[in-house]
Amino acid sequence: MNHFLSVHDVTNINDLVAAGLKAKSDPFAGQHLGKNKTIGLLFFNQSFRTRISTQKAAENLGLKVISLNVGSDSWGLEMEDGVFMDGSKAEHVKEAAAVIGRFCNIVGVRSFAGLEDRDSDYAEQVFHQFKRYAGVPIVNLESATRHPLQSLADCITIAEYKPVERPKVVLTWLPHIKPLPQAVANSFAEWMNRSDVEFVITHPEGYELAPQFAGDARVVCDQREALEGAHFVYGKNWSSYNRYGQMLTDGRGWEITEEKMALTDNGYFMHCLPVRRNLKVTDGVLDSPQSLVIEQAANREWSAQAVLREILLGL
Ligand code: AN0
Ligand code: CP
Repeated sequence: MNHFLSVHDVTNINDLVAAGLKAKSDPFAGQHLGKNKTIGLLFFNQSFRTRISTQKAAENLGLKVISLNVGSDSWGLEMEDGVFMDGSKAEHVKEAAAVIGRFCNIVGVRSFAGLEDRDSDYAEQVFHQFKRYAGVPIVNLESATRHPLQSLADCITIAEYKPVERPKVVLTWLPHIKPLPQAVANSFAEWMNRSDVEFVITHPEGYELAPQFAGDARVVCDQREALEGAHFVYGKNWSSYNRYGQMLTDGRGWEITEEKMALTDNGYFMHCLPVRRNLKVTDGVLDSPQSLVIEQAANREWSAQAVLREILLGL
């Protein structure tokens, strides 16, 4: 593996899930792989799990880690080519990416969707620029349209907990107080569509995911109908793709409750975190034995380790 930007960079999801589970059972087996090598982690946005888990995974592999908040720890970065730089951005990505590429063997980048210009967000400009100018493998720590390290951790979690060979997995939209990116939902759909599961998406009208991410997934508008018989309920809020970045409803009635979980087949609840308790999902569900949210977060270490290991093997 060279870059890890999406599921399209993965040859075989099951092999990568197996590599994650192997890392979980024997975390330091690959210590030699990262010896005398460095990974740089650049955050254009806040993070808790991604920063900690990626750093842990890198250290398990013997890598040194440099982590920076772009714009506060470093200069603000201009992404557009050919601009007259008299604005607030002091440095161009052309230089910044090239410089970090000299110091680091791998670079991870987190840069969320701006949610204003759909074409620009879906063109993934930040990642293209880093790919173009860093000259080293780039790892997606959540981009405008995807969060593949999260999706891989989700696949690992489903593999660990599935009660049947081909489980029913339901991605359900949840309420939120402000517009959020589609990245986590897009990415989860993209990985589920390539996994051996019965995959169903449910959301209020107007929250259809982009066709390239929804793929052939079955969309059921009635949330309760969608939840019937589910083995995994994956909750996430996202803003509208068609009316880009907008919140179309207050979402009341879409939260996950104990009563809704009772419609499932003793189903597990999943969420990438952070989650706003009781707005999106009740305390009762989050605090029940059926909630996998902490296991999912813990598996972020193993998804990052599986990916970094593959990249290191290719260096
Ligand atoms: C972010 C999002 O929805 O993309 C990060 C999730 C991992 N969530 C929030 O900003 C709450
Ligand atoms: N799930 C996830 O990526 O969490 P952070 O935004 O805290 O990194």
